[in-house]
Amino acid sequence: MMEIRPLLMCFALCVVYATSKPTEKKERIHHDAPLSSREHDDAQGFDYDHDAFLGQKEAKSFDDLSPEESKRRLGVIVEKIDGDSDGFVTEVELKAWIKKAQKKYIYENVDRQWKDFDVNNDGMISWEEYRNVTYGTYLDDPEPDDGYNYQHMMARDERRFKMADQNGDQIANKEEFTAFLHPEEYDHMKHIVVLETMEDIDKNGDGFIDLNEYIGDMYNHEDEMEEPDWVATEREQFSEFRDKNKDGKMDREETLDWILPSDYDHAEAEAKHLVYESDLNKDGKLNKEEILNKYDLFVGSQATDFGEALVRHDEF
Ligand SMILES: *[C@@H]1O[C@H](CO)[C@@H](O)[C@H](O)[C@H]1NC(C)=O
Ligand SMILES: [Ca+2]
Ligand SMILES: [Ca+2]
Repeated sequence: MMEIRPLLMCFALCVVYATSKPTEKKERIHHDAPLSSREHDDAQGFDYDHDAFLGQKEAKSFDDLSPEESKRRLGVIVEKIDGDSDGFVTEVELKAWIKKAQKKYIYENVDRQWKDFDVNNDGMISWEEYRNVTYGTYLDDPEPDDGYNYQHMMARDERRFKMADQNGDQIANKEEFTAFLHPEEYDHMKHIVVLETMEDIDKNGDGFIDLNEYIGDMYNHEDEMEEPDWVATEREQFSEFRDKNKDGKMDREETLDWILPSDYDHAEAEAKHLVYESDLNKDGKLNKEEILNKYDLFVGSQATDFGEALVRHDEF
């Protein structure tokens, strides 16, 4: 049996936010991971596009390749992106691919944890496996005296597991387990992220977050201390922006807008951009030839220095 406590505590406490000192603000908002640390300016080069298309680590590995080798590898990638193998890469497929590159660090995190939970090594994680590994000690001794409500935490995990388990067989594959561990990354999990957040904050259990609950969640008031300025600002934020229908409390919709703001979707914008720049015959989708034609936009190679990229850019 593995050491249970640190793991459990991390799932309970660190997944959504890190706990903090009384005067520091607790953050509930989830933002998109950036596609690249570089500026997106195609006049200066395609580094941003390369990072977005391949992920930053992978993008680097193309930098020393000959154009021929870059194109060869890109050809292999194109076949992977073309999920339904109809010979075309659509904007939707491209967006899914870019999202995947964006999520690479999350997948790596899931990979690291995978073997701890896949007890029977069959490449899947059943709810029972997860439960045994995470709550085994509790299940052996259901009345531990350490202040944690394991029954409650387990029920909450099971509910989230079922939500992530899209085909309902109580067994998670890689993608489903990723959705379980990182629900904020998945559209079909947004509902559960909102629900869990509301349950945490809604102390009087009326199904809404009122102003006191909202402030109480981010700020632990201590009598001898004066309220920091940001708390006053948050009170205004609540009334002006969070409580959109002005009934004095936040419902699910309003909570969703708060913790999972539908920011500008970088992956979608980049997919549109790549299609626009490469779609020679203007049919709205890309075939392999069109992509390989613009290989320097998608991946790097030795020849793709600033000047050359511009020259090639002007030919179209
Ligand atoms: C979970 O633990 C119970 C009790 O120890 C055991 O009977 C069961 O086989 C375990 N399930 C899995 C999938 O490991
Ligand atoms: Ca409430
Ligand atoms: Ca409201």
